[in-house]
Amino acid sequence: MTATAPAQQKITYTSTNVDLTAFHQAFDEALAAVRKAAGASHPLWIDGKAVEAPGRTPITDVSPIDTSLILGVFTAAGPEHVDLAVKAAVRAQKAWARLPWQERVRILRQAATLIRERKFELSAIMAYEVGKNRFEAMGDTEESADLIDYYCQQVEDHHGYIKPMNNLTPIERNTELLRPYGVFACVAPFNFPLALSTGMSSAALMTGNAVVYKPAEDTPWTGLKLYEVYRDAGVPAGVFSFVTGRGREMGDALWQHPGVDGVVFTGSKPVGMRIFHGLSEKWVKPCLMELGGKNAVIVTETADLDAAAEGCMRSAFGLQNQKCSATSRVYVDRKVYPAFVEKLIAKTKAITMGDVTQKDVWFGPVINERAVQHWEKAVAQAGREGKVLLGGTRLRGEVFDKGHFVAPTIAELPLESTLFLEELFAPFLAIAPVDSLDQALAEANKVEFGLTAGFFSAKQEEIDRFFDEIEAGVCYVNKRSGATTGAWPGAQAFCGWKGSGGSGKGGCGPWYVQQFMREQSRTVITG
Ligand code: UN1
Repeated sequence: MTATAPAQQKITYTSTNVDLTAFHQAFDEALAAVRKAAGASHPLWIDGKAVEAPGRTPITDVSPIDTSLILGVFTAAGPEHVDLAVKAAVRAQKAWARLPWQERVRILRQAATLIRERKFELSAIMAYEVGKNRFEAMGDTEESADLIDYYCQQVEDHHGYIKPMNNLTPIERNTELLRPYGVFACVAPFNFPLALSTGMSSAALMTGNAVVYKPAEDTPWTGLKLYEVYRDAGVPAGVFSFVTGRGREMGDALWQHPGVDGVVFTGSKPVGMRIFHGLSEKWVKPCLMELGGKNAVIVTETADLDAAAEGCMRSAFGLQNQKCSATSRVYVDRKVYPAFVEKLIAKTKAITMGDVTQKDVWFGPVINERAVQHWEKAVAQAGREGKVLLGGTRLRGEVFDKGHFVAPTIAELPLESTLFLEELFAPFLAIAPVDSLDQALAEANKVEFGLTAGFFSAKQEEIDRFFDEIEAGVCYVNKRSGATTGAWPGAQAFCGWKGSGGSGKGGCGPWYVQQFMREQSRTVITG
């Protein structure tokens, strides 16, 4: 935190104990401005031009906090608009790829600067559009800017991925290059509508690809703001188009378009697998995917139980569990189980819930009514199979009746329950006692996902075993500020194993950017 410009201090998902007076004041002003701007109609932005789709029912973007608050009305694209956008991308990509890589990096760094300049507006929009608390919203914005800078740094550190090679004879000059594939379809989820959209698209752009971008149906306004950032930073028309629409109607038309050379997707495993299986026909196309999780935490006998309970509470209920990184299952050594559960329940009871745009509210709504129903089904199953220890009801009352609010829920379940296996993306935490570390690791690894994992223990040999044996790409030990959440560009790569990811190299990490390029070997005989 800086004393000189406190409103400008960087907030991450794990920030605690910072002086936030100026931050809250600036946030309040941004919320008021966003409310004033809400309700407008927005076109698609294709090839730098506004495009309408008069024949199609537009998407009404409402806040999950208060569904009577209409944030905007967004054009629903059809296959014909996708076709326009992809064709524009194919045309524009050639010149974009021919620019020196330093020029693309300069433009992208400018985009990062604009995100930082607009960070209160962007965060206030996300607070309303997703139902994020102020810290989660600002973390999302700051992560977006840092993602761009980190990826730019990667390109610079690798000299634009141009590498002189050895000679076999004195008369040859050999060079190895990574070059863009062409056009990427970028399909983003609602939960981190800025960071995930920015991370995926900026990596594609800076490596010389053009991007046709589809934001999630629930968060088109944040997506539009990203379009404006790129446009204002100097990304040329056609290189990045903004196309809002409904999943099946338009999303499928996008990734199935023959002009699309690759897909970068973050979202559910079923949709991701469908794209993966359908994408490659004539040849193999790159399909970079991050597909969710069912992330486990293991609490051993030697754990600091207060840290473990705090870390689990924060990662299970932050953003209402709607993070791929969220904690959804906890396996606790039977000897410390009662003490851990007591602490976990006390900490969860202390959560402030409600209109999450307010500065003291931490826990907000789930994204839509479908999410509520999904959660209700899980709670009913938990009631049949085990014991709901806390929560389990839809929240009712003045503030809650306006939106999609459900209580943070903790359920003790038999280890065989499918609630330990399936991703819910709702505030529901399954817990159970276990008899040994062997059993805990076996249970943790038995799901088809493998994104994040958390571990609480004071014993080095146990920690080593956890790292060696856990089947997950993002692993944390003794992390009180969030047992399984909070990965940050350049600090933790966000790499999903098994059903959680496609390529074995994660966003935020050092080996991500290369995946948007293919290799070309160049030999010139000079003699
Ligand atoms: C996600 O959860 O979908 O690690 C994205 C975290 C954040 C969010 C990751 N960087 O918790």
